Formats: sequence, C-alpha cells, structure tokens
Amino acid sequence: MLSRKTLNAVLAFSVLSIATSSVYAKPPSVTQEAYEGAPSGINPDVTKDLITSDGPKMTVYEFDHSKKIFFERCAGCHGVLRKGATGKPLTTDITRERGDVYLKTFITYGSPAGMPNWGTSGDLSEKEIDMMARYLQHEPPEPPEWGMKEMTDSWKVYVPVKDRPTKKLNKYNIDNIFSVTLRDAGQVAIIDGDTKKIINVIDTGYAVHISRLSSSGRYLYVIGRDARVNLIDLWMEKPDNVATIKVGLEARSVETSKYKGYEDKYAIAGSYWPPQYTIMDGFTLEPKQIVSTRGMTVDTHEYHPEPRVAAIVASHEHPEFIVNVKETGKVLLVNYEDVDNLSVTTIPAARFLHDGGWDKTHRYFLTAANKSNKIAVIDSKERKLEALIDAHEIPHPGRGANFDHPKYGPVWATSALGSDEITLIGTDPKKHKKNAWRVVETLHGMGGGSLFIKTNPKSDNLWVDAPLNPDSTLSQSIAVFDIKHLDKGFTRLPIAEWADLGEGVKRVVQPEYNKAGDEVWFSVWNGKTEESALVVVDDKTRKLKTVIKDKRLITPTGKFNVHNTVYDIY
Ligand code: DHE
Repeated sequence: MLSRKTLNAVLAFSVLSIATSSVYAKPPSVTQEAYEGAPSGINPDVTKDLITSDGPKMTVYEFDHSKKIFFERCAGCHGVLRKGATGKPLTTDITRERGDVYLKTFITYGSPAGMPNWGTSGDLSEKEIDMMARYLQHEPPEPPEWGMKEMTDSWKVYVPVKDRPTKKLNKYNIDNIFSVTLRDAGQVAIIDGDTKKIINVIDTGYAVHISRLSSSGRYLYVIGRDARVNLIDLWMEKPDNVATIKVGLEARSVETSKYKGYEDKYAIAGSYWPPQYTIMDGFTLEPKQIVSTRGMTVDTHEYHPEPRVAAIVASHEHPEFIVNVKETGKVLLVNYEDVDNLSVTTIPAARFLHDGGWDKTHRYFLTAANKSNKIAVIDSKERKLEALIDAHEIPHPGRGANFDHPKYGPVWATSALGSDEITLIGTDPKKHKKNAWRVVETLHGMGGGSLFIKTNPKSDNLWVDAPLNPDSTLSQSIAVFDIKHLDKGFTRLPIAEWADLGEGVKRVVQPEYNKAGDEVWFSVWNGKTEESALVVVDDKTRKLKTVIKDKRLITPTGKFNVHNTVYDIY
C-alpha cells in the first residue's frame, strides 16, 4: 500500500489525469474521463469551420470527426475556443509551434498535471490521435451565438401557470424529496426520501448537471450541460415538467431569486457557451434579459472571449444574483430590481472561479477559484470581497460544509481535487474575530480526487468523498470525521462494497442529507451500461440503512434534498 505521502505526491500531480502510472490496473473508467472532459452540450454540426486555415492537411471527414471528439472530451477543460481553463490553452500559436509529434505524445500519454491519457487508456485510436494532433493546429471552430430568438424558439410552457394546481395534489412529504441527477441518461429521478421509492424519472437536458429549488420548495429547476433548463412542479399528482428553455449550447448553473418580496420572481441560468447569463420569469422560464460575460481578466486585464459562468447563488441581503465568472475571475452582483435596466456590481476575485456555497449565516459566499488555489469570500451584505484565502491543491467544495469547530467556532470546509487537504476557514467575524477568513485547521482526508464534502447542523459527522482518486479502494469509499474529535482522523466506509454491484469502476460521489439530518445518501456512480445505486447510511451509527437499486438509476451523481437545498443546509 503506498504511504499517504507517496500517494498524495502521485495524486497531487495526476489527480485529474487518468494516471498512466501502474496505479491503474486497467484502463481508466469512463466516469473519471467523464468528469474532466464531460460531454459538451454543443452539437458539432452547428459550428463555423475554418478547415482552410494554415493548419496541416485534413479531409472534411477528419476535421468533423476531430471536432466531435474535441467537443465531447476536451471542451470542458480547454474551453470551446481552446483558450484554456482547467486544461492548458490550445490556441494555434501554441499548437503549431509544438507540432504533430509533441501533440500526439501528449494526447496518447496524458500528463501528471491532469490531462487524461486518451491513447494508452484505449479511448482514442492511433488514427484519431493523429487526426486530433492536426485538428488542434487549425483555428478552433466557433459554435454559433445563442440569443433571444434562439431562446424564445426553444422556450415551451407545457402547463401554463393558470392551469397549475392551486394546492399540492399528491401525498408526498415534498420537503424530504430528493432530485437525483441521472447524468448520462439526461434525466432526474424524483425520489421520496421517506419511502425511498422513485416517484418519477423525468427527461431533462443532455448530460444533466444540477438541480436547485424555488424558495417555496414547490418548483425544481434542473440544468443540463446542453443548457436546457427544466422547470418541474412538485405539487402535481405526479411531479413533472411544466416548462423548458435552452439558454445556450453549454451550461452548468441555475438559481431563483430569493430576496424578500422577489421570491422566485426570476430564475437565472449561467452558460459556458455562449459565455453569458440569462434572467427568466421564475414561473414560466420566459427569457427576459441576456447578458454576455465576455471581458477583461481580473489579473492581467486581457480580453477573454469565453469567460464561462460557473456557480450562481441568490443573495438574501439584496435583490441580487451572485454570479461567478470563471475565466475573468470576477464575481458579478446582478441586481434584478429593474430587469430592463440591470445594474451589476463587479467584484474582482481570482481567476478560475468554480463552485461554492454560503457560510452558516447565509451572508458570506465562499467560493473556490480552484485553479488559482484560492477561496474568495464575498460579503453579500456589504457587497464586496471580504478575503482571498489560500487553499491547496485545487479546492473543490461543491457548496462546502458548515460546522461549529470545538476550538475555532463556526467554520466552512472544502476538500480538494489535487491533494488530501480539507481546509477549515473561520467564518465568524463577530464572536471569533481572530479566526475569521483564515485557515484555522487543515485536516487530511483519504487522498486527492475529492469533489464534495457535507455535514448537517444535527450531525457530528463530516463526510468527504474522493471519487476521482486513482486508488479504487478510496474512490469507492467515503471518509467520515467526528467533528468533536477531528484530531482522531477519519474512518473509511466501503460504500461501493455495501451497494454490492457487479462489474464497473464505481465511484462514490456527493453525500447528501435527508431533511431530518439523520440519514446520508451517497451515489455509487458506475459506467452508463453498468448497475449504479444509491446507498443510505444512518448518520448516528454510520451503518448501512438501505441500498436503492433500480435499472432506471443510470449514472446517478448529484442528489438534492428539497429541504436542505431550499434552506442551503450543508
Ligand atoms: Fe459539476 C456543481 C461545473 C463536472 C457534479 N459543477 C457544479 C458547479 C459548476 C460545475 C460551475 C456549481 C453550480 C452552482 O452551484 O451553481 N462540473 C463543472 C465542470 O465544469 C466540470 C468540471 C466538467 C464539465 O465539463 O462539466 C464538472 N460535476 C462534474 C461531474 O463530472 C460531476 C462529478 C458529475 C455530474 O453529474 O456531472 C459533477 N457539479 C456536480 C454536482 C454539483 C456540481 C453534484 C452540485 C454540488 C452541490 O452540492 O450543489
């Protein structure tokens, strides 16, 4: 067994990559690549191609095939225009200078910095790699823009507001419903948290990503990677879609207005392509305002053509959405009091803003600028950057985890992709002033490759996953700490083993509590054609409570409990 130090060293370099080291007994799993190069929602047939540019000779077939591979496997990290983000820039000034041999080697073997080994993993053939090396020396094809006409054409209201139920027509305990992402099926499963039964499996966007709730807890907003937003009414006899719209070609985030007097009046969705955000009517998804995020980077003040919209939260202090713009490193406070004359406050933070969540008071938004190894703290009341805090290596909090540390008081925690570090940041500038906005303690989890961390105000447990860790013992387990005795380190629970599934490289991802805070649900994320499951653990005893299996549960990943998502409890 590799010592922790060695393992972390290996991980710190190769956590996002499909390690070419011997750690991989067999070709890397689809889930690992899926994470880094999640399928883009862009249909390759719609791009404007510059095959005649100065790049090496290519047939139209070769160019088209390479373009499809790029959108499906590479755009998530390198950006649609290949300007770079979690992946390096691949603009032609760089790729032509590097040339065929360098590019082919890189694509075949990957790199310790996070590039998957597409050749040795068997995912791309030699021929395809040869094509890709030539394709990257051509100008990147640019997908079309997506404006009000395209949005309105895609907008459908299946059930007009006036025809919707005026009271809940079903007997479900809605507060304890879970919306579960069935990633590769492009669906969500609506599961009754009390009975663990699937209420409905609903078609949503392609490579569906996350769910968010209306402040009423009645409506579910689901966003697909193809930038399709689905509005689901949980009051219907059988909860189902009531409206849908496509806000672009690629997207990851959606939220509704939460400020008093504006509850759910507006919905917002942030897209990767085109780089923009769209404000919609919260009950019908009618598009109201589209704003591009193209602009200058926070540090070098260079123009960036593709600053993608990452996490979005809704302020409780002002009628504003708080919008992370990844590549420029700016946080936008989008004031929706007058949607026709939007006023936007721009807060400079750090590049590569990604995910994040509230502190326990829901005043401070703590968000990872992950490839800058920073956590930015935004004071939503004073509407300014409160702090920029170092966190290693590639912090990835999801929405993070809030708990009262026995010594340091209220803290917010994030785990990391590139190291085993779990960073605890003090969040109480009033009663624990000297701990506020600084790292008060760093714990060590199972290893790098962590994506999500979670706790609950009623629990003494802190749960940390490691789904992207190349060591399958770890990626198929969960680490749990006792908050009262953090010095004792973690206990590892073999969640995938408890699920007792067949073939496939399963990954345990994203803890989510039930409303009562006495159960923790985990996804055992297997390949698309293999059996996955949800595992429910008793939070007190940390023992297996039940395993939810159903052939409709295809690649379950994110789970969103209605109560905990409405009230931002994590
Ligand atoms: Fe996510 C949240 C982006 C891959 C599961 N993911 C987010 C957010 C962003 C994002 C910007 C924050 C949204 C918000 O709060 O408004 N995710 C990306 C990517 O760019 C990336 C790295 C690659 C890609 O091309 O999509 C990516 N994400 C994944 C996955 O592969 C995961 C593990 C499985 C899946 O379902 O796709 C995944 N992302 C999640 C989940 C959340 C999330 C479960 C919400 C966490 C929460 O608790 O709110």
